[in-house]
Amino acid sequence: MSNDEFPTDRPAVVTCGLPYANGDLHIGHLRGYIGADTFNRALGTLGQQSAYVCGSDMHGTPVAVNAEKEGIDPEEFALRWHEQYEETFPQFSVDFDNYGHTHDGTNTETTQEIVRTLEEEGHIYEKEIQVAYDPDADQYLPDRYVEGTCPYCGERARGDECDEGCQRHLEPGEVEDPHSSITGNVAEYRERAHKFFRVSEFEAFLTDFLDDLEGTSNARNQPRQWIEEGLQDWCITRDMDWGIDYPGEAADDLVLYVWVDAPIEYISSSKQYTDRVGKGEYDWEDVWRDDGEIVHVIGRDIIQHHTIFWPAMLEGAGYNTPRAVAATGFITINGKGLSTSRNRAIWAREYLAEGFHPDLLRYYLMTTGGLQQDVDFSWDAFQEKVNGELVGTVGNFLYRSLLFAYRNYEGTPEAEVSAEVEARIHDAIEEFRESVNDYSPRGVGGAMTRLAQFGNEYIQRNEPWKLTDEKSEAQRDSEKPSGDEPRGPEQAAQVIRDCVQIAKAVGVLLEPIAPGKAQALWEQLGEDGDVADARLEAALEAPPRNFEEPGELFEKIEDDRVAELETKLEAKIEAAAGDEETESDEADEAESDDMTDTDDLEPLLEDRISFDEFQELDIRVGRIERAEGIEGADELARLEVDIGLETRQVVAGIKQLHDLEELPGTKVVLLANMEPAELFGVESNGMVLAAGEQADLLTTHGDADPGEKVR
Ligand code: B3M
Ligand code: ZN
Repeated sequence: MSNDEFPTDRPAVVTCGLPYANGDLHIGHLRGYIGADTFNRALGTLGQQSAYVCGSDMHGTPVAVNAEKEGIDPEEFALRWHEQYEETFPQFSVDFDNYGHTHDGTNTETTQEIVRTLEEEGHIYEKEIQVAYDPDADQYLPDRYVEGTCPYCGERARGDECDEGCQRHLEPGEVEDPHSSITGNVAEYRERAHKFFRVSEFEAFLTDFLDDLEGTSNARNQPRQWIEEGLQDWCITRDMDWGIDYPGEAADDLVLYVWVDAPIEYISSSKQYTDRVGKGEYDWEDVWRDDGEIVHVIGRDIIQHHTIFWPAMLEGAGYNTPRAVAATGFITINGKGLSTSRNRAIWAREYLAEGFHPDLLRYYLMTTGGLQQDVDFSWDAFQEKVNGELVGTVGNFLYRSLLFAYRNYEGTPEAEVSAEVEARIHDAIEEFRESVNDYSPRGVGGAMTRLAQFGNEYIQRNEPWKLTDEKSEAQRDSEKPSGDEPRGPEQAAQVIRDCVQIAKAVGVLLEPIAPGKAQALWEQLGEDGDVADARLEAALEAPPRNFEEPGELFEKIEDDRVAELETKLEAKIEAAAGDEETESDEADEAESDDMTDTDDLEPLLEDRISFDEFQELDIRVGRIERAEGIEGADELARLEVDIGLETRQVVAGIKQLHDLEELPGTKVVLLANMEPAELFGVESNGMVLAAGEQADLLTTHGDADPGEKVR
């Protein structure tokens, strides 16, 4: 791997955490798969050779426990879900180059080969350990078969993961107060011999690895802390039937822990892709054995597996190691943790059944927050995003310019693109390229939306409708600003030529996030072929001379539709609350966000203030320009906030609560006439408003510009 800027001359692989084949896909899953898909498509736009591979995670207790509940064989159960995922992903334009599963021949073989190599290289040893056992169920209790308390943070935890608390991986025997999840019995312990991977030996390697690792900052910082606390060796076998057998005779009653064979599917899936297209087109060995670029997109609950165990395994077995791990935040629904058991979720199939285009959700999920932030979904916010940005900015620009072009010129007018517009498109291309290199799908989307916004301003400013030949020369002369060139049909053609070029550039930049809509735009422009094959350079190449009458690309979502969707969502959550037989929660739920009990809320103030008193507060919309920690202050950050009329320096107690790198560009609400104060020697000139203990920053959801007053 390298840290060279993308595109490099080595092939890349983009992966996304494998979905456990144990239940329906929801918006929380989709965020990751769409994120990785967007990144992979954007790499393609840059001209980087890349493949996007994934597969279903078939093994382990997440599958076994659920199959057992349905009384069916885990293989049959997992295959059923696998087939459903294979159908669902393409419906969201999640375009895997290969989608396999961990139980297939390729992965079984690759896994056993890697484990054998690790053993040969002396990285594996056997040790007697105490394993939880349920005498009534007469079985061992690996992983999700046991529940208890996390020894690190005290939250309720599963046998192998602190899924509701600190997200740490837990080793067998570590969970405190263990109970069987089958019978509720207190677990007994029995001594068993298990295999261990010497992770502790990789400390120096991992420290260096993290120094070079790209992606999101949480994927570097959390593991650094774990390394500081001391690495433990990792138990890689389980007392189960379902899984990949530990290779060799001696241990034939053990299967490999699911977290051994699951990431190996990234390699296996790449191999299958090479088998299909041939080494000439894509060689998995260049990527995994040599020095290709490996990029993992994952949920933030599985950072440890991808930044400690996995790179150590790869290194130990002589493979290439990841260049980047980008860990996404969770999805909340109407401000509360997504919960499958409470049906507080938007299911993939449910979204499609509502008849919305997948690209709307793709755009919402990719541009609402930075990759590592939690993103809230509500139908309200979805409507605002779609109506404001996709309909109001992007769709509006495209439709008005292309319709004008069609009506007056039957397509692209014969004129040169102006220097101003060419420079602006260059800037957008640069912003796109930087965003890909920053692993920021939000930046990718922003580059496109801001260009469309410029397009709107440009057409508005130049008013081509006043320049076509319907008007008399005298009329135009009387309107033209003095000192300017004469303005007439030629200038109109020029302006529209510019707009058509901006539209084409928007198409190229839109494709990674909204491939279906971008293709429709491509066709409106009379372009042949697939916009997905277009490179960044195409944004500056002339579109075909003629095109047909364009249609509107995006459609407004009406208020009554949103009200209906919100009611439906509330009703299904209520129905689930009434249903006693709720299912167990999923690993990727942000349940802890849902803990705000009304008892914890401060009581409402009795004293009322007048409107005039409220008017004394000068509250403005701002945009964070810079954010950095203040040295020596654990909690304080120095922000530079653009409030339209000026830029304010503000000190805020958010250093620990937000990823400062992600903040620039975020709109905030700022109390501008707060008395200045000095904190740690830094002047604070205003106050950024935030809610709750996590300092949830207040923002605006429409297009209010910095400086606008909050009333
Ligand atoms: N199957 C799902 C999860 O824990 C798990 C990911 C495997 S990635 C190699 O999010
Ligand atoms: Zn914990």
